[in-house]
Amino acid sequence: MAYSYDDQNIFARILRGEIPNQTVLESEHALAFRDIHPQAPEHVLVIPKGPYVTFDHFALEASAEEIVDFHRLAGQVCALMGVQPGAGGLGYRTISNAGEHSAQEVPHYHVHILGGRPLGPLLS
Ligand code: DGP
Repeated sequence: MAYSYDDQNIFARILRGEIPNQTVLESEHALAFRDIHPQAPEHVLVIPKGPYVTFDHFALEASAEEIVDFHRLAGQVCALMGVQPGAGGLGYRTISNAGEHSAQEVPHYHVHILGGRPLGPLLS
């Protein structure tokens, strides 16, 4: 599957510094920032800096270094939020929308991390 990446998407523009963001953490290959329309008291988006459109695109085509760096940063966001169940927190949810059927709005791979309130069952 060949993906074409739209470098005018809003997260590409955030990465280029053309649009401001509330950065939470940053690493060599990833950026974490607050969602502009938070759905929970804590709602952070984690994005790779490379031009990937979806989870599968990233998982199949990013380097091992990018993949590790991205997940390490996402884990650090959870720690910063204080939501880790293994460390006394009350938990969180990760979501990544991909494509039309999941209503992906921004065509740059991102993981939502939501926490700070009971989130209920995902599937109902
Ligand atoms: P998704 O449907 O998974 O593609 O969600 C995209 C999310 O991106 C949505 O929760 C709102 C957020 N978002 C859209 N534009 C901006 C922006 O300019 N800044 C920030 N921080 N978040 C944005």
